[in-house]
Amino acid sequence: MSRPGTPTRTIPVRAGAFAMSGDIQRPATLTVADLRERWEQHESDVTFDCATNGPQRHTFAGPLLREVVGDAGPAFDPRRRKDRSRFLLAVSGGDGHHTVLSWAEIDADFGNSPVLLATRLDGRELDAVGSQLVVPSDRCGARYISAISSIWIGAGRVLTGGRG
Ligand SMILES: Nc1nc2c(c(=O)[nH]1)N[C@H]1C(S)=C(S)[C@@H](COP(=O)(O)O)O[C@H]1N2
Ligand SMILES: [Mo]
Repeated sequence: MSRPGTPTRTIPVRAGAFAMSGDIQRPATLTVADLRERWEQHESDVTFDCATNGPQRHTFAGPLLREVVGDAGPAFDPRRRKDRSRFLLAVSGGDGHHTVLSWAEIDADFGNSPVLLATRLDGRELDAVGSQLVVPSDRCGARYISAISSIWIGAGRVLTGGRG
């Protein structure tokens, strides 16, 4: 939230947009408008707890994370569950707060968690602020990353026994 002429923090892409990168066929920059126009919107009423602020209740709307990431073409064989189960997602906010999910967590054949990339929060469109990660199955709010600036998708080389 800056006034004109006020220096801002590093804006990696542009306000309200995030970069999708990693082991995917189609790296992209997506705005909240893209998220609203290109994928089906789902609504989610959630309650989460914060260690510092207590419980919060919100209504979010937006596309499913698995549909947005799936359309970027992760470098797995989509027909092989075992191959898909190797993948990780790292989601970062503009302030540096970041978290990870596993692809299996959101995959319909595994955890099937309806994680959203919100375009709307309690009736307010998030275009200027940026998308927010919505993890309805989490009791804690820490993974509800706001002002998303990047999403990385990859197979987590550390888990494959490599030395790199
Ligand atoms: N970008 C970003 N998103 C964030 C955080 C943060 O520090 N930065 N804090 C998380 C935490 S700990 C909680 S509980 C929820 C709600 O925090 P709020 O009450 O400060 O909005 O946002 C989450 N999303
Ligand atoms: Mo929190």
